[in-house]
Amino acid sequence: MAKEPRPVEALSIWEDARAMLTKARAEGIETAHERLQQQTPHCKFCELGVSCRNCTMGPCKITPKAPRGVCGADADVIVARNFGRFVAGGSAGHSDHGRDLVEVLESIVEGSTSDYRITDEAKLRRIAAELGVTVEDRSTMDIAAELIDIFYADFGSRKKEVAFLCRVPAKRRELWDRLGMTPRGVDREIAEMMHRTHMGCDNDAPNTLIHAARTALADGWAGSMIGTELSDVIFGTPQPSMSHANLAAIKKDKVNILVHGHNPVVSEMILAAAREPALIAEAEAMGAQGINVAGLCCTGNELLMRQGIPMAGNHLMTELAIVTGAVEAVVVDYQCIMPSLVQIAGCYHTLFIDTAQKARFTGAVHFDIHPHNALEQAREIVRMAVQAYARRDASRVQIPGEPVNIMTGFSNEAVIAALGGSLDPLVQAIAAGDIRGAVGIVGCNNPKFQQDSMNVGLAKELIKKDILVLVTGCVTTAAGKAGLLLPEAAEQAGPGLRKICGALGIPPVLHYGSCVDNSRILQLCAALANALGVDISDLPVGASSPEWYSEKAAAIGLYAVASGIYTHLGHPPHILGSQTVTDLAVSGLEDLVGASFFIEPDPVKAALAFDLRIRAKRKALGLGE
Ligand code: BF8
Ligand code: SF4
Repeated sequence: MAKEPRPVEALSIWEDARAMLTKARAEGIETAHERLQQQTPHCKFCELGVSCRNCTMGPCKITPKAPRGVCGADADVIVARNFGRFVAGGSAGHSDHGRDLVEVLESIVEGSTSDYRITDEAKLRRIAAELGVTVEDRSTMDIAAELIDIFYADFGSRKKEVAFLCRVPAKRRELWDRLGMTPRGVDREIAEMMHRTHMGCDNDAPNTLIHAARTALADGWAGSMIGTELSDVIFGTPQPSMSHANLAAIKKDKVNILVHGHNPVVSEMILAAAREPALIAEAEAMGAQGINVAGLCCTGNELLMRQGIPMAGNHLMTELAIVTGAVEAVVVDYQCIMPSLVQIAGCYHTLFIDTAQKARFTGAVHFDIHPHNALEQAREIVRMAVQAYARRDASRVQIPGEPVNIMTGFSNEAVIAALGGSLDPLVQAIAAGDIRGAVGIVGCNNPKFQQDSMNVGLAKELIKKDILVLVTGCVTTAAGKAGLLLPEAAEQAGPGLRKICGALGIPPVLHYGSCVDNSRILQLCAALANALGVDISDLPVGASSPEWYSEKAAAIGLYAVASGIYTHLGHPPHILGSQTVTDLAVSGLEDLVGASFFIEPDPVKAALAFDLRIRAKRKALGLGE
């Protein structure tokens, strides 16, 4: 028997989401919330992580009566292997994204594209110098060519460590060396994780988890960091600017194109095409007031940070955005794109367009986009969207709410510029206790939570305690819709943070970018630790992914912990079937790497835990309250 649908108020804290969930139900359109109901109760063995399909002597599942799989693996081994592969999936996603940017830079250097160019030459030179490349008396292209080699080598297996480890405090590097956690190459660590978790290899859970941490560190300090840094080089380093967020980013009278996925390589070209006068004229000839490009998820974050395009929504808004009936095209690259979008688009005039050979969707219109043809293909896509406008059914259009303004664009470069050229004022504000500490709130939505209740709840609690919050990924839209990405939100902060925000004209919650841009937060923590002459684990900082769902979020959480950052999760990964693995995650890692995970579904309690941690770290550094 079908389950009673849950009230829309229970599914999301947002009016725009609730309005579209109501409309979807009236129109017979199914969303992730209904599918979650169909999928629950979940398989307990999978939930606990104690089922294994790694060979055909199985599948096996661990029960009190059958405590070992056919091969003899126990719950600890199976849970650790499953979690290791889960993290490897996340590291692969971020890192393959990073590699795509190396390839674009290579196309620029080779001259096989004129659609992309090096926008921030100074940053390219700065990174090169940091990595030991000679920059004096050399052309930018020459330097770029050498950087490309360094980054490709970071993916391979011929190095002892990835290049950006030069940013990591010496104490942390020594620790990683001692533990066998130093990431040597992105592809190498991922491949080794697949090898270790083959039947009959790494059958010692803690040892598997050490390698999981190494695989995650390869993501944070290489794959993602390369992705962030080269995106800045190619598309420009973000600077503070204003934009807006929520479904009202979709405009009633315009041709609406939503860009969704992660990599700015395609979405930047869609935006460039949509700004061309000839295509705008075509839209006007169709009776539209122009072309509007709005963002979803992380590719939205990328374009928001650099180009100020509005953000239509985060993960659980992606289906609902189409339900407005006013979207001509959803253009996707890869990751976090629910395949259900194809079906929902099919209920309207909406075109669903995929653009990457490695992320194709049955039923989508496919464009094969490469650096040499990107802009030309983007023009074709925008033209198709313009033509789709004529097929829009005005009687089915409903765009809820009013847009909420947001401030975006906080790269480390922008923050340092705002501070007058160095991190010293930030160090002083932390030392004085005006800013007691900082927490990065990152990651996703998950229909298991009331959408954004945790994301927003935690941010509000932390700023009250004079803890600066940095947001990335899908928490960005949550914080934005709650009005927290505005300087005025400092009124909700504690007195110290309010004072600093007032003096600098910044919000108490800073938008730091997409999920690969968590590497900006890593870099900031390393720079702060280096400035103070301590390890990252000594800093009064934390990380949180309250409503996380993805393999990538697990990789981020693990590289944060392995880097020394105390990390909160709103719910646990599928590891609870092993006491050994669970104990290691929530306490044992503290002894090894000076940080651990903590699981807490209540945002008020999570904020209290951060408060205690920050208090202790401040005390250990000799800083008062
Ligand atoms: O990489 S926050 S739902 S969109 S995984 Fe996905 Fe999670 Fe959103 Fe970006 Ni990150
Ligand atoms: Fe079963 Fe072992 Fe094969 Fe896993 S690897 S399916 S536990 S026999």
